Amino acid sequence: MIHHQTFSTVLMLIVLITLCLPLTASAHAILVESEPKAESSLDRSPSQISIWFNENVASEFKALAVINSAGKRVDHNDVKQATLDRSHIYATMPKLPPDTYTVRYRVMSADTHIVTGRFSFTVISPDKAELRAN
Ligand SMILES: [Cu+2]
Repeated sequence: MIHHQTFSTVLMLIVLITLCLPLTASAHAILVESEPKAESSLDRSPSQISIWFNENVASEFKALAVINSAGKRVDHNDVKQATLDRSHIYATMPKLPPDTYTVRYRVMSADTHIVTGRFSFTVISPDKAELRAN
């Protein structure tokens, strides 16, 4: 009976930690939408790359880079966060020649965890786009 109080406290802590873990794990921001869409083919160069998360992300530590197939960065390095929709970040693009591009992103979730990811899109030449349509 000496340690009854300690035992109750430890038990309470275990219950609290068990209840909290799933909540913490599910609080990461998740990419839910992009423009252009992941793995899409475009017949013209996109003027902007936009991505959306399932929750608002922090204004600090956000990054978005577009890399061509030779590994060269081609975006304007001007990532911004939308003023009204804090789950939306975007960067503007120069005119891109036909190639497959990789978008790499990094944001900080509301729970302060850093989330990174990547997806690709392809710009096909207008000639090829016309051929595909026929
Ligand atoms: Cu997290």
